[in-house]
Amino acid sequence: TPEARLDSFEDKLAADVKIEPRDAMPDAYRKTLIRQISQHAHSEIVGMLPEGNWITRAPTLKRKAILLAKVQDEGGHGLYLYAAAETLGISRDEMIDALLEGRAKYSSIFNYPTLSWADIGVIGWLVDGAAIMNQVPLCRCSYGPYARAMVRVCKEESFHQRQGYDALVAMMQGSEAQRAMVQESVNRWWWPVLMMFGPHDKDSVHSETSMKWGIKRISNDELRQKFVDATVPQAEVLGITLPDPDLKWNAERGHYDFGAIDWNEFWQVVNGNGPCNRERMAARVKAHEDGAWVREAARVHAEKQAARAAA
Ligand code: FAQ
Repeated sequence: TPEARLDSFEDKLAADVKIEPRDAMPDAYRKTLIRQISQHAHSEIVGMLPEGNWITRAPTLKRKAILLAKVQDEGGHGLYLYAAAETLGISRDEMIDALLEGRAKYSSIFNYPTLSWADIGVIGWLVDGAAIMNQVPLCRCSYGPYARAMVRVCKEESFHQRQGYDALVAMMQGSEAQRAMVQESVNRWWWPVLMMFGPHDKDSVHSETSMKWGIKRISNDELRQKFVDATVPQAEVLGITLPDPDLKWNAERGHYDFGAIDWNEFWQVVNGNGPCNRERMAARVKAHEDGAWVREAARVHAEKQAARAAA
């Protein structure tokens, strides 16, 4: 096959042939993938917390079942992504230690609190909406295991996004108080969601190499613009106002213009000083400690099985 003749990393990249775990790859490529995939995995796991907060208080049995399934999906995505990162030669223990010791990042968005039931709908609509915008191009990422993981993850995220929008439509057709609750929630989440796409391209330290290596296919700013363009009409259908006085259609550009992002807030949150950073980390550390007996039992069981197999 033509693929068999593509020996070098560069040849494969140029021919758009996926890089697989056993293939030769530059050390920096391996490192940046471990960084991005593990941070992505951590985001899914920490991302279970804000929504998990509402499982016991969902307004109906149906909404509770849906929310449980969504949060479980996020746990599944996290495990799936840890497995993809492990193919690059790092262990799950090392990645989890990095998270629990505060050495690894996770998405800024999960450091904001969920204060009302409307937040659950808004997370589905906007946070999952932004996640899909960012992850669909990752299905074409040059690293095979990550690209393939993204295909399934994106399908599930699409369902998450629609369930969020559906919950908001129900609330917007309800009482005046419900509509006000949705608007208040959108006001709090809009700007942090725009920050999910990362710093402006000119300030994005990894973009140039990640683009060259086919890890990133579309830049932070371009994805943010695509997200705004897709979301404004959805907000109109919903009947809510996006909290940005500078948001307006620019016919010349064929895009919506929008206001300036508060990058100081972004870096504060990324560096551990957001509204819920400490609470999120404490919850993960506690879960890890509470689960110690399960890991220990699994280890002893595996030892017994191995001893039996050897006997
Ligand atoms: N938060 O040079 P760049 C989800 C960091 S969706 C925190 O532009 P890069 C689904 C960045 O790591 C959310 N840190 O970096 C869900 C770097 O620091 P480092 C997760 C951020 O990698 C929905 C520095 O700033 N999605 O979980 C953020 O080229 C609902 C410089 O930035 C992914 O992780 C941020 N927002 O581009 C779950 C997608 N932005 O590493 C539950 C995969 C930037 O040098 C409920 N990741 N930083 O210490 C990516 O696509 C990329 O890594 C970007 C950043 C686009 C996030």
